[in-house]
Amino acid sequence: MSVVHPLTEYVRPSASRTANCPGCGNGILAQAILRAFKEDNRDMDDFVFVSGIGCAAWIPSPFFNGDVLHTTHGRPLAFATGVKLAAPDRNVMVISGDGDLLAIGGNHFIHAARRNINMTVICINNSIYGMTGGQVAPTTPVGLKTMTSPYGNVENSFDISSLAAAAGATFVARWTVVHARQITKTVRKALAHKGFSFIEIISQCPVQFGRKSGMGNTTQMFDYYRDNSVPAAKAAGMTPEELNGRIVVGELVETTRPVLDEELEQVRRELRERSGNNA
Ligand SMILES: Cc1ncc(C[n+]2csc(CCOP(=O)(O)OP(=O)(O)O)c2C)c(N)n1
Ligand code: SF4
Ligand SMILES: [Mg+2]
Repeated sequence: MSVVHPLTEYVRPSASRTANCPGCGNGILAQAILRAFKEDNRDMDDFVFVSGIGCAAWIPSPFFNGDVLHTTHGRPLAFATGVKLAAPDRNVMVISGDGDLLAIGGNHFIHAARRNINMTVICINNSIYGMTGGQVAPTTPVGLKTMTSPYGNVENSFDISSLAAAAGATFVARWTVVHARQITKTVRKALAHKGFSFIEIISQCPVQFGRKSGMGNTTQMFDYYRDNSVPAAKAAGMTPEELNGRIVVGELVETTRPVLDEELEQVRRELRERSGNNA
């Protein structure tokens, strides 16, 4: 008897092997996203997936069985913006890493959020540049050792969900890879949301981060995420000292604001009407 994986139809038949190391969190996120498509009965032809460069960028590429653009380092949001404006009927989903989206791509990130363009952006935050050997990143917590900060990171780190909210994202959520079922629910919600939706997923890179930082192997990092996650509602009543080292999880922002692609479409419609060309 042959066993067929329930998500088979969402995976490109020719893509049979993963590029990720054993114990990496990327596969958990991939499955959680595909499960959201299955639960919503989504058609992969309605999607364009966009990623940059890094281990996380290999989550949709080449595995997701839809149109996938694997772009350049730091630039997936620029490509995704172009895709959404040229093809507003497609669901545009960006899946990439913390270094890609928030370091080299940081400026694209804040402006895409500010514009409230209608797309879903999922960032796998493993606190490191995983693919290139474990260099310190803007998301590396203070004090932790990496390949390029062997005495401990002395730079302040970004809270990327707060950054997204401050820049204007209208849906923001954070989970860890321990929260696979919650990720699926949130992806479904983000897809239904009109505007720039951002989901941060805290994930383990046991090879380039856990080993050097002292966070340990996959199970040790999993235990850390499980034991230190605090739901947003509970966190609201905690002091900064109590929240030190904790991960605030849940859906953090949900609001509405004019959406860039719809506003531009309205401008185009008015210009067509003014020129008498209603085609
Ligand atoms: C313009 C440019 N600069 C630098 C690189 C090298 N580079 C490739 S991936 C990467 C880091 C990726 O980190 P992240 O986005 O966090 O992904 P991860 O591998 O951790 O999943 C860097 C610096 C590049 N490919 N292009
Ligand atoms: S280097 Fe880290 S992030 Fe990259 S595949 Fe391996 S475990 Fe995952
Ligand atoms: Mg990373």
